[in-house]
Amino acid sequence: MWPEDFRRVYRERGYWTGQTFDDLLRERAEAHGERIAIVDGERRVTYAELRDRALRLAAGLHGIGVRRGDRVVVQLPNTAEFFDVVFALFRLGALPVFALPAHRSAEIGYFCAHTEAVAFVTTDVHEGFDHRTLAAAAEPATLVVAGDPGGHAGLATLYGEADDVARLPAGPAADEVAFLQLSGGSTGLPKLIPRTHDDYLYSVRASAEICALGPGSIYLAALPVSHNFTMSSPGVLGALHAGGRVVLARRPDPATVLPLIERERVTITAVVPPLARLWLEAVESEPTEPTGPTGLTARPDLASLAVLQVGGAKLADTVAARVGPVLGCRLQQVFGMAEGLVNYTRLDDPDEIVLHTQGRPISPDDELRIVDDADRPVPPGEAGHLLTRGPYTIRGYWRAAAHNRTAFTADGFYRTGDLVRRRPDGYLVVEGRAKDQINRGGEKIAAEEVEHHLLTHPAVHDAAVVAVPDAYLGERSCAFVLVRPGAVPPTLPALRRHLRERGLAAFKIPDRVEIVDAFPVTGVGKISRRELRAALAATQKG
Ligand code: AMP
Ligand code: DBH
Repeated sequence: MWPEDFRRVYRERGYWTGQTFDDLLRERAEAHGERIAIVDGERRVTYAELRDRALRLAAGLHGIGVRRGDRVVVQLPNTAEFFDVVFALFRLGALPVFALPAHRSAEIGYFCAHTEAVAFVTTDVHEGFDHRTLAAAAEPATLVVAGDPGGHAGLATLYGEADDVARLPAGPAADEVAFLQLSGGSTGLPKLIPRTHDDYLYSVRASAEICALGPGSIYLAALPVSHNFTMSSPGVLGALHAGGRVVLARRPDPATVLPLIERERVTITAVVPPLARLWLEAVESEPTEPTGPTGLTARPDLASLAVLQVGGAKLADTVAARVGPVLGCRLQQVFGMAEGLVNYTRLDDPDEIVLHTQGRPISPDDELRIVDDADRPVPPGEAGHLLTRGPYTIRGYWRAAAHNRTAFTADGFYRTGDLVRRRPDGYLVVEGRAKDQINRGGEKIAAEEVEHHLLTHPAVHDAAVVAVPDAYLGERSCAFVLVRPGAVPPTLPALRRHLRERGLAAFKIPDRVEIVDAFPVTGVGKISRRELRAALAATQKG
């Protein structure tokens, strides 16, 4: 948490206002309760209804023992219930832990155990996976299921009555932790990111302003709502803050999303680079046949779309250049992290900036340092490690004292692990990454986490997971495996099955396996991932 002198400054400068998420929703419901807040398929939820549902659910959750400060792992797809649940927890001061729909028993089990969660709220079946089967992983947390509960506690039965709401205890203060967001991480287990009402709402308000959101804005959530980008940059919370409307897409494919943009007159949405390409290709292919290869029946009318935000991974210049001409909207590049710092190109920036940079920070009080391996500032304009501190960047991960000593500097700067260059105009260009992470089209994979799971295979003596450049996803993952003496080298399908059976999210399962006799090592004897990546690049060229 921030030292007292920083807290004072952040308050004095008006960043931290003392507003909680519950205050925000109450104020919006009082000001314009009849307006539509959320569109989920055929369902339309007004601000007043959302507030009412959240309060009644808060009462119900309180009834099953959820208290201020408790953690509740939430794994819901893009549905209206997601908002009921998180605003209910915000009202109680209980902390949602934002799992992604792609997470499986390995991740859910860890989140529940590490946070000592009192409940795990999930869905019935999504994208062919029965989330109720995660009950065992969630033990001893109470499983609450949205949709068909199948013998577990049903979310729908938990909404209380007005008298229950009246008896609710006081909610949290704005400087308390509001929720735990996930880090893509680079070490063994995913890290949890504690964000307060004060700091997060500042980033939401400022992001909404940068993105010119207002009551007429209609934000389409195509990526998972629980992801930091979709939630806050400016995301669904930015749209609600502005008194606008959130439209939920269950899936981000062009056949789902493009007709939704047309039908709901969406004005802004956010994607990762591979999705941007997929949407561009779908629109460019201009289908004339009913249900062409993309599943579209006609070229959708995207005239309402003013802004397409792209972030989560580096956007290629060639793709950036196609967004405006093909989709007829403004591109905005977003370089952010759940730990805090978010950079945007501004809507009125010239094309040169929008097409070739990853933006500049939200806040005048975002402090950035670009340094060499010894933490010395690099000469202006040169690439170096990005360190940052500011009014909405955490000072430490949740219950991770040992890791925090290396992930943050002594004076509280977060080591992003990104290599960036700052141009004379203050805009950042992401040049690469120094952390052991694979960025698979915006989905982050911590090499060490996957290696740990690979090591549990009986034939694996040692393993190193690295990124392989990929034309479509930017990067895919490759596992280098050293086979135990005398063991039969495992095949890619066998290793993938092993990891799936261990309950690892699908996006973390290596795309490729290379069996090696020895690992290249660095001067101090660590496995040299750099040399492994170079070896892969050489085989790809050959
Ligand atoms: P996380 O810490 O898991 O929230 O992931 C944030 C990381 O995603 C950043 O530190 C970057 O490595 C990467 N990232 C996000 N946006 C961009 C972008 N626009 N360009 C390049 N990398 C990005
Ligand atoms: O990748 C990210 O984590 C990210 C990207 C864009 C993010 O957290 C954000 C914007 O807020």
